[in-house]
Amino acid sequence: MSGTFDRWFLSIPAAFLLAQSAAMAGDRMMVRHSKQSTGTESGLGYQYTFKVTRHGSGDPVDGAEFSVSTDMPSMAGAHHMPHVTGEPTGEPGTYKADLDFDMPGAWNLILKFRKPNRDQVVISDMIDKQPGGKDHAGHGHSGGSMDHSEHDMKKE
Ligand SMILES: [Cu+2]
Repeated sequence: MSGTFDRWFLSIPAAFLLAQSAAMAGDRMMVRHSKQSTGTESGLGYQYTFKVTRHGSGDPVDGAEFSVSTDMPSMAGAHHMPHVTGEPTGEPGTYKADLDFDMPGAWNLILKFRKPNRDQVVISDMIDKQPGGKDHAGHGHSGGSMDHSEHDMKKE
């Protein structure tokens, strides 16, 4: 097993990581995220959990409305997965969204907030094909969620 996969495997369950938004000072939102495999046939389906807080106060942001779209930074414009909507989970400032990627690798998740204020948060994440998915590459690890150290800042 490669060291890279070992590192991912050992990090389960992934900690929530921070992504910073770049909206107006004071209104900036931060999004921590984790994900779990949803066992889709593709092996690339994940349910994300997003915890949205105010950058300054750390207060959870309830009543947020946002869409989640996707892009592969290495293949800009090559993928056209439909965007999904963040759904409140009932926990403070916590939302979930299901995505079924059409290719493993490095992806960006673009969270576009309409409420409580306009903002955009871009999360970089590594998508791995789960064992049992069709045509899976025979990876020996079986993590449903993984750690990653990247986060990114972008402004619409
Ligand atoms: Cu691609």
